[in-house]
Amino acid sequence: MAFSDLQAFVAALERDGDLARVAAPVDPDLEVTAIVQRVLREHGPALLFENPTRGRMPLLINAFGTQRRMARALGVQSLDEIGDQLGALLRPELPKGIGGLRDALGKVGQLRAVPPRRVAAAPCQEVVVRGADIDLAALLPGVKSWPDDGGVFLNLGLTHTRHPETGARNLGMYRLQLQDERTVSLHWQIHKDSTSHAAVAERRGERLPVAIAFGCPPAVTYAASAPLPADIDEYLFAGFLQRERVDLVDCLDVPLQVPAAAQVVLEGWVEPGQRLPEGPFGDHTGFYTPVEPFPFVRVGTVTMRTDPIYQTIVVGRPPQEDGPIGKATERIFLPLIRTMIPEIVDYDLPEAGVFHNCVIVSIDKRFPKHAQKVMNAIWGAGLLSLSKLIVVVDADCDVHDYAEVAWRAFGNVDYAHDVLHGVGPVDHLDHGSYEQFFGGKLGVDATGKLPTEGYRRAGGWPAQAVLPPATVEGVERRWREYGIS
Ligand SMILES: [Mn+2]
Repeated sequence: MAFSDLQAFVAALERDGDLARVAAPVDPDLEVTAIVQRVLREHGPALLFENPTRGRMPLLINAFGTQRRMARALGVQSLDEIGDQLGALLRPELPKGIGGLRDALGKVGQLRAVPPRRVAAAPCQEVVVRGADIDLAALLPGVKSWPDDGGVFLNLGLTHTRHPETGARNLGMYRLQLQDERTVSLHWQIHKDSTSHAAVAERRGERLPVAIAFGCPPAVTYAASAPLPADIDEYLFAGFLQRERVDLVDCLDVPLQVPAAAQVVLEGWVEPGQRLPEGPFGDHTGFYTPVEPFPFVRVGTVTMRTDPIYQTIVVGRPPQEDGPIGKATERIFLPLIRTMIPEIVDYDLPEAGVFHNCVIVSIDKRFPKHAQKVMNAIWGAGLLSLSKLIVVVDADCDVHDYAEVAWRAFGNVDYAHDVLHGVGPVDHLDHGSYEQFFGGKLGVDATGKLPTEGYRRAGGWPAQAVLPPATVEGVERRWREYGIS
């Protein structure tokens, strides 16, 4: 079920008729973006550009660009399957709070015996380039996505670090700008795990080893993007997802491990206190983010396969390829969120809300101001805490049906009573907040209201006007009899 490497995934997509090879030379500056925009909007195939005009390897993009392909990447028919499996593992004893979530994920690891496995030899080290022989601009078909981007960005790289004191590893996906032939900026946003590793290294006055892997097995690439709690090992999670241990190999020149099946690996060091201007970059909000100083890695060693494929992604105004990736996270994390906030029935992060601008959540409402309790819980839960707008609806509302959600959110609200307004942390990339990193939050309680929370109108909250199911079924039966449909 698991794909042993990116080549196996590409072959599977090709067998499915879900991959298009592009032999024509295509410029990674803007042209790749233009083609991907068009194909993605038509729910078209993954694209393998065999002759990009930059770099010495083919460029794979839009590989995760539909929910069907994202499910395929994770070896399931539908993304809900993974959440259901995780939910089944967690159900016997519902843990409470963040600590409980950690325990629960730890249990998943024990139950499935999916820790990574260390191997001695690896395809990703078939070719080794060191020092002055390294020229990343010539080697990699890095993409310049948008006209005012500050340069070429190496999107979809898997960044490996270790906590300098505890040794705990982190795998994350961060924006990577190519600064020169051997230097890569690390867009370590304020809320991310690698950022805290770098902060500890700086406090100790030490340099931090970094390894960046491109083109890993798809479950590993997905796991790098997932918003796991800081002390959950992404490789344990990837092993659970692909139902097989991930093979890791020791890097040649830094004390880290990377997936043996990776296509290309950059090894290097981040010097304490050093920064370079990074950006601008047209990010997944659809807007350019400004130039800011960020740490960078000086690459000392490049290892790769003899036949590498460079997998990347373009982000920008939705819809984009990160939409299906985000949808996978939404589905997979539902049972985990329910361990912390059990009254949640379902939730939806609309792609147009770029994951942190809007959460729609349905709840099994049982007591006065229950919706407000859930809003506050979401604003306290991991990276969901960055959510700006929360719309709470009753359990019988399909949160994925935006027309139904709008009908309830527009109609079920008395704005003198049903909105909760506060201030809290917002995403590093948020441009709407008047200050960087924090801003206003709004919760909209679109549930039916109880007399006990102050709704005292005669007859109470009105019932929805709906037909009895027997009438609907009877009409449909006769409809079929007369052959009208
Ligand atoms: Mn992490």
